[in-house]
Amino acid sequence: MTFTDLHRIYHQPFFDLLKQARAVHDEHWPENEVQLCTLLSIKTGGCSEDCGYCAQSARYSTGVQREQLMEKEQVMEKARAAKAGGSTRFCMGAAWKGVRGGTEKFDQVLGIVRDVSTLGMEVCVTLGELGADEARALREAGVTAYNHNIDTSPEHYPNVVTTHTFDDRLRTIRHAQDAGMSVCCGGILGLGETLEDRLRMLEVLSNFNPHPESVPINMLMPIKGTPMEENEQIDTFTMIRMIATARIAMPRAKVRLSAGRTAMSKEAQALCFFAGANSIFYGDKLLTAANPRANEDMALLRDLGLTAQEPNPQMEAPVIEHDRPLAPTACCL
Ligand code: SAM
Ligand code: DTB
Ligand code: SF4
Repeated sequence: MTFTDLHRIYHQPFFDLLKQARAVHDEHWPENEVQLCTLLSIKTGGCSEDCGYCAQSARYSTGVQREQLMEKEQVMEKARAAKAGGSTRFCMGAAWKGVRGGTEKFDQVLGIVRDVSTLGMEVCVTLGELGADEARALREAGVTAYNHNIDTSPEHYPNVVTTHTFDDRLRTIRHAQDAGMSVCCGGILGLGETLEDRLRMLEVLSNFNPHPESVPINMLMPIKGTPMEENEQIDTFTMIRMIATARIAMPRAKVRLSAGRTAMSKEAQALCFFAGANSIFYGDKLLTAANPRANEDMALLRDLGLTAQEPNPQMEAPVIEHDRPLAPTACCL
């Protein structure tokens, strides 16, 4: 979708936008279901990168301590608990710039993925940069989806991170897609970006070929000690409009109402679901920050008549559309 289309869609009167997004949602997702994903930080803190929003960068004093990669058995315990609690996707995050094949830590991660994938949940990992070989190895070990966010527009990205580039992010996404993994890719609102940057981000995402399988829309959780600790809070209408626009631009993608729900009312979250969000992070903790309590989320879903989506661990990655250029590429940048 072009920037002009996205601009027109986003700027409709609020209820017209909601109506359009709901129609797209009902056509593609008629089941009233929400995907429940549980996050676990398997390697916390001490990251070499300088992402200005992140609690885990070694460059900022955020109070998050550097920890070692978790042992497989500990991870399995958390994964079993997530499954027992009703989660259908288990997402493991590591505070690394990236991973390299042949290293002890990568082998350890592959072992963790192999074991977690026996539990019947979808397995997602987010480990930073990947080459083609690492992507294939993760796919073979049982990864369903690779999370790697573009976070904002290509133009604003250098104001947020200087230790890697937007193109580096696109390259990793390409490797993950080439290896046959689904890609989970979205961004954050509240990084000091303009509305144009937000729509540019959706333009880039909607020009991925294939589309991302899931699109997390995070609201910045301002972390004390980071350069973004004082950033202004995003208002909920902006969040709802972005979710609706993402739903219209990527009808088959799961749109995830991601970080920042602790700052949103139940009613605002309900409007996000109405606008096309059909996935959440579920469980009391994100990676290092708080998430709504699991029992409160269950009560909210019940009040709205929504149910948990079944897992699909054998899920095929979305297929390439041959009438569009292969992306992510420089085509739309
Ligand atoms: N190191 C890996 C990477 O950068 O891809 C994986 C972990 S990183 C923490 C995963 C994503 O979490 C980021 O791309 C960002 O979108 C989101 N995130 C991190 N800190 C956040 C915050 N304070 N508020 C909202 N989202 C955040
Ligand atoms: C995503 O888009 N959001 C998640 C997940 N992918 C890895 C992470 C949110 C992190 C929020 C801040 C924290 O917990 O430190
Ligand atoms: Fe945080 Fe990931 Fe950036 Fe490291 S690469 S600072 S973990 S967002």
